Amino acid sequence: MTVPANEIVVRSPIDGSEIGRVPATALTEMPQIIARSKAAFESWRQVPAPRRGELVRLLGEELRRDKETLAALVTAEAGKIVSEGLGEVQEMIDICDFAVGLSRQLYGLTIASERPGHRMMETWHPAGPCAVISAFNFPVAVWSWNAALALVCGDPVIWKPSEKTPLTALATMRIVERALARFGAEAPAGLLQCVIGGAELGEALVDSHDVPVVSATGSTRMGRIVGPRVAARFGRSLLELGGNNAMIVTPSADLDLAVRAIVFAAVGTAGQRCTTLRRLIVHPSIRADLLQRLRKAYASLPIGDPRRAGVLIGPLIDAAAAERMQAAITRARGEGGVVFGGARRTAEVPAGGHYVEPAIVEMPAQTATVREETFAPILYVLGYESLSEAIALQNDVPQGLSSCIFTRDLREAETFLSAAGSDCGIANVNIGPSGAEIGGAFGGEKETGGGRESGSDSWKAYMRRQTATVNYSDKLPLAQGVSFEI
Ligand code: UN1
Repeated sequence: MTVPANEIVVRSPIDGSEIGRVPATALTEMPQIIARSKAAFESWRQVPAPRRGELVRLLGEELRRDKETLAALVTAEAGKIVSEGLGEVQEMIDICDFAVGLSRQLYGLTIASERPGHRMMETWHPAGPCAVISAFNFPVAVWSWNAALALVCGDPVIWKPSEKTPLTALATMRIVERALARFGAEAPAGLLQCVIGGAELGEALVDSHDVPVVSATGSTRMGRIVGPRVAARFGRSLLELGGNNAMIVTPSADLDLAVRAIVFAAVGTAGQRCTTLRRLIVHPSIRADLLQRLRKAYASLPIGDPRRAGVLIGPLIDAAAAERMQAAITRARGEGGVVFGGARRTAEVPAGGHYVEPAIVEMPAQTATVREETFAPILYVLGYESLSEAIALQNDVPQGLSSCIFTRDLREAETFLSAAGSDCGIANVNIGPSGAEIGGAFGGEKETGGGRESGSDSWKAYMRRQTATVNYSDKLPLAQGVSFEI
């Protein structure tokens, strides 16, 4: 059957079956969509922030009501196992709760003025329409980290989800509509919009002077395009790009904990998190023991239909992802890698999906392939002698998202967290690199893009800072003691 040009066919990665068709947004509609967002900003920025928080509170309530349904759709469309689908929606609920509290805490500073009879202060004002470009692997949570904060900060949001996951986005928008209906007329039309389609829609947002904030999650390749284009018009971009996350396992590590953390972080979400564990840097004194335990755990991992109870590894998103995994393994082998696992799985998995066995690849060195992010469950193993060597290896990749160390030695742990330690945005001790809580700022350095989303003071990216000085005296003293008598 031929598909009209303006329709996107959505296939489930579970078995390749068609699960929906959605109309694509025409590029010609973008100016109007952006104009609607701009108009919404005019009124939304004047709604008191705690009242804006009420909308986010209602959104959190509606998400709670539909948690199972939306999670099931995440499983169908992104291929996540049931527990991870539920976890993704929980992450949305958590950020809503966080943002509600935040709506009463958009604090600025008061600053001691050097002039008598003067007061200085810093006020945070809404920035304006905010674009959220999200990826397939967290098809709804990443939007919520941005949208919940942007809303309480006074910014309308235009969301461009991945072309691979439009259904979860549209379902989320239905939930949004319910929250908006309960909230009432103070929420302007166009406050929360969603556009469905390819890169050209994202480009329209990236290039628009009316969209001061662009938050984009995806590959470093995508970020290299988005970052400079937003900067060229002096907009603000918030980039969440690739990761190449490592774990250092030291001689004193609790290996039982380490094995569990490694398996979850390396194979969870079929290796398709930006926080997935991709490099294991192990001390030789424990290497044989750790690898033996890991191989044993890997050998019995249930792979298959992510809807089935007990399954831990669902499908890769599509055929191209599976091909990229095989190509990376072949390259690693050519660079001296010794490969365990990594084969395609066809038995006892739904036909039409792309299922793989996770791979452990022992490498002689941190080669070109190891330094690249391949979005699949490949864990490269490297060795080290001294902690400084391990930290240097961990940092010697272009990406800087997440990192961790397993140790019971306080000196090692603190050195890893110190200024001379991990260069990543996230650094953990005795916890894997993935599965961050929303309360902290999420993001990373170097080719990861430098953006921070979610908790802590990430909200500041969605606002503009204004420094105000008030003179309540009857004199006009100048700063720096400058004299200018007329
Ligand atoms: C992503 O993969 O884009 O820390 C986000 C984690 C999740 C978010 C991952 N909370 O693994």
